[in-house]
Amino acid sequence: MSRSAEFSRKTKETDVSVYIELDRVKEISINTGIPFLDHMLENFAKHSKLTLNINAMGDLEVDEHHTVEDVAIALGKALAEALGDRKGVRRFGSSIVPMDDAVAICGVDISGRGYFNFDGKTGDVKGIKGENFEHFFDTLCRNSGINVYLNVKGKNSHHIMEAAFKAFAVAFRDARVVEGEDIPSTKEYMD
Ligand SMILES: [Mn+2]
Repeated sequence: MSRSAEFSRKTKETDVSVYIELDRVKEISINTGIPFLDHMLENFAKHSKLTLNINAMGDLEVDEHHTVEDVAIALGKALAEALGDRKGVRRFGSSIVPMDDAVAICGVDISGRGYFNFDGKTGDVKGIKGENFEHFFDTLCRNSGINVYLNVKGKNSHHIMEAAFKAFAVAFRDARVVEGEDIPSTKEYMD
C-alpha cells in the first residue's frame, strides 16, 4: 500500500489542490500558474520518486506571493498526512547536489517538528522573487513537520534554485523510506 494524501485549500486569494503518493511513481502533473515553480516542483517529485499532482489558481495579478505560500501550505499538509504516524520511517536523509556553477547541501529530519534552516543567497528568476523561495521552504517545513537544513551557493539563480529543490528531493527520498516497525525516536513519539 502506498502512503498517500489529498489536500485542498480555497481562500479569497488562492485555490490549491494536491495529491501525493509516497511509495509509488505514477504521475507528475504540476500547474501552479508560475512556470518556474512548476519546473521546481516537477524536479522535486521526479528526484524524490513521488506521485505528485498540484493544481493552483492564485491571484497572480497581485504578485506571486500568495500562490507560492499557499502551494507550500497545501503540499506541506499533504506531506504530513501521507507520512502519518511516521512509524518505521528512516527519518533522516542528506544530499549534496551540484548543478554546473551551483551547489546545494541539504539535510532532512522527518521529525514532526517543522523548521527551516537556510544558509546562502537566492536570486530572482522569472515569476518568482528570490525571497519567496526561502518563504516557500519555510512554509513547507512548518506545515509538514519536516526539519530542513539547506545551504546553497552559485552564480546563476536558476541553477541555485534547481540544485536546492533537487537536493531537498534526494534527502527527502531517503528520509521517508519505511524500513521497520519502530518509531525512530528515543522518546517513542514523533513531534
Ligand atoms: Mn532548469
